[in-house]
Amino acid sequence: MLTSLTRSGTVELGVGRPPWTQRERELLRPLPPPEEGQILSIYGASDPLSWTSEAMITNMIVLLCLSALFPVLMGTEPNPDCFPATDCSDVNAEKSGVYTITLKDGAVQVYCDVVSGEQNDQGHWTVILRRMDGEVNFFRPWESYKKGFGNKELSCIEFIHQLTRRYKYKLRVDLEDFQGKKAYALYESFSVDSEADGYKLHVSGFVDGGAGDSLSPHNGAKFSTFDKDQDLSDDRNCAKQYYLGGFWYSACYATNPTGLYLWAKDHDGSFNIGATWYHWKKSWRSLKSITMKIRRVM
Ligand SMILES: [Ca+2]
Repeated sequence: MLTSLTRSGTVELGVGRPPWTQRERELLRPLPPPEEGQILSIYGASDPLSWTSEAMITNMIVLLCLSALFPVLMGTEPNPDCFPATDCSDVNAEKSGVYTITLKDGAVQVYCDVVSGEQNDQGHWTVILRRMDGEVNFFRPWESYKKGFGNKELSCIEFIHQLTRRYKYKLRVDLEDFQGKKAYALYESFSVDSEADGYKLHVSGFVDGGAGDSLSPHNGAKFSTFDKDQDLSDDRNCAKQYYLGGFWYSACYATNPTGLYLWAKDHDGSFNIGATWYHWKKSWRSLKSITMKIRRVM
């Protein structure tokens, strides 16, 4: 669990670091200002030569972490170097694949897309949604989306919130149709609010990679599932009645990556229920793949 110190000096638990031990909690308590001539007393002894090797190592670790947390006390972001991996940027991955990420409630596997190429491509991307085939059922209740399912296909919404509340991210959406044509849309800023705020979506800074912009119409929408209607349609439950997924439905959608997976031969785009991105071809026809991935902005 990632820990940061607030301005008031209390300990706040988040994501990205193993649970603090009682020993660490005691050591992370705000210290009273040392009295003159007693600076060394904060290390437990006035004579450094009397330290045990265990105490020295523990104190060195705590001091390193406290030094990394200093920017937090000053109102800036913490130094991630002090913490375990939080997204694919921290995973020492040389190739794309499934890697383990440390979460608030344990560990989870996510798909890391390692890309070299143009400016809008290169880097270590954390895949948050990967619609590649019809193997995984996305018509799921709120708790499934909150906690995640399918590992490689969807990151839990809470994880996305925890990442994007702490760091700045860009989002890239890659599309492919059943003829093998590809396009993408890039958003320079992407974040998701807390569950208390309905996991509200924030996207901005659209860059067209040929796909057009089907996500900005969802900006400001809360996340909805069939059992939690938070969409912007007063007379409909978008997830339940029509579109059979979980998404930031407005009233109701311009893209629906969690809609039914429909093979091209089975779908002519007339029912608006597939995994779609309307503005690519001004069509509701279901696509072969839709991948949403995020990358930390350094
Ligand atoms: Ca509604």
